[in-house]
Amino acid sequence: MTQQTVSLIGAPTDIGAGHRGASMGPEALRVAGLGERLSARGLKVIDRGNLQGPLNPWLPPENGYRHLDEVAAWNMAVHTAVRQELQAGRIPVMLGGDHCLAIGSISAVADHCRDTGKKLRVLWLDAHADFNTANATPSGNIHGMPVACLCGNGPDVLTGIGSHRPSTSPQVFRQVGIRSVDEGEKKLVREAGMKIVDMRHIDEVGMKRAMEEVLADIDEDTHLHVSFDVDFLDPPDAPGVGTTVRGGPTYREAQLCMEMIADTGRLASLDIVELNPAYDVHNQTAELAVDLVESLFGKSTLIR
Ligand code: HAR
Ligand code: MN
Ligand code: MN
Ligand code: MN
Repeated sequence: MTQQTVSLIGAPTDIGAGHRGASMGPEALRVAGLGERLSARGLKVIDRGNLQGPLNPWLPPENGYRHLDEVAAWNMAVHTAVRQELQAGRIPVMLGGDHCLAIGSISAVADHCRDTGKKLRVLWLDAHADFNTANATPSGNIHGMPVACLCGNGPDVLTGIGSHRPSTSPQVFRQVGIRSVDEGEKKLVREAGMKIVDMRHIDEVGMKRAMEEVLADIDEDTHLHVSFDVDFLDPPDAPGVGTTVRGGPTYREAQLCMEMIADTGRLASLDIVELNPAYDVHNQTAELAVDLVESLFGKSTLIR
C-alpha cells in the first residue's frame, strides 16, 4: 500500500466553549508527541502549524449564541485548510480547539465527498450530542451546537459554510459515548432520528457489539470521519477537558473502539477537540489522546 500522509492543522481557540483553555490543545498534543507517534506508525506527517483567528472576547451570549461572528471566522479558516488537504489526497487531522470547529472540518469533508462520490460517515465520539440550537441551549456555547449546524439547524453564518446547505444530514452521524444531553436537545435528537450509542447501550451490550452496530454499513466507498471529543473518555483518565461527565468509556473500552475503527481501513479525516490543558495534570490527557489516536491509525494490542 502507498504511504499515507497526515496533515496536522492546529486551530488554537476556545471561542465556542464555556471554559477558557482549549486554545492550548494543539500545542499540548504536539508536546505529547502526536506527530512523532504517527511517523513511527509509518505515516508521513506534515505539520501545517496553527491557523489564525479572532481572540476570545469572553462576552455573554447574544440571541442564544456566544461569539457567533468569531466562531464563523474560525470555522471558515478550518474549512479552507481541511478542504485543501483533502484535495491534495492527505488525511487532515484538525487539532482543536473546542468542538465548534467541527462545523468547518466536517463541512469540508462533506464537500469533498460530494466531489468524489464517496459516502460520508461521521463517528462522533463524545459525552455530549452537540445538537443544541439557540432555543434549546442552556449556555449559548456553540461547541454544544455543531451537529445541529451541520444538519442545517443553526444560524446562516454557520450553516452556510461550504458549498452546500445543509452540509450534511443526521443520517451520516453515529454518536458514541453519549451521556449528557439537555432536555430540549433530547427532543431534537429524537425528532431527527440521530443514531446514538449512549453509555446505557454500551453498559448493556458492551463496546464490541456497540461498535459492530456503528460500523456495520461501512464499505469501500465510505469516507470515515472521526470527530473525537476528548470528554468522551472517563474523567479520572482524562481530566484535561472543560466539561467532564462521569461514566465514560474505560481505557480498554476506548482502545477497543479505536482499534475497531482502524480495522475498517476507511479512516480518512479526524478532529481531536476539547482537550483543555488548563484542567490537565502533567499533560496526561494529551498523552492518552495521542495513545488512542495511534490505535485509530492501526496500533494494536492484538497478539493472535
Ligand atoms: N450541552 C451543553 C451545552 O450545550 C454542553 C455542551 C457541550 N460541551 C462540549 N461539547 N464539551 O461536547 O451547553
Ligand atoms: Mn463535543
Ligand atoms: Mn463533549
Ligand atoms: Mn453547512
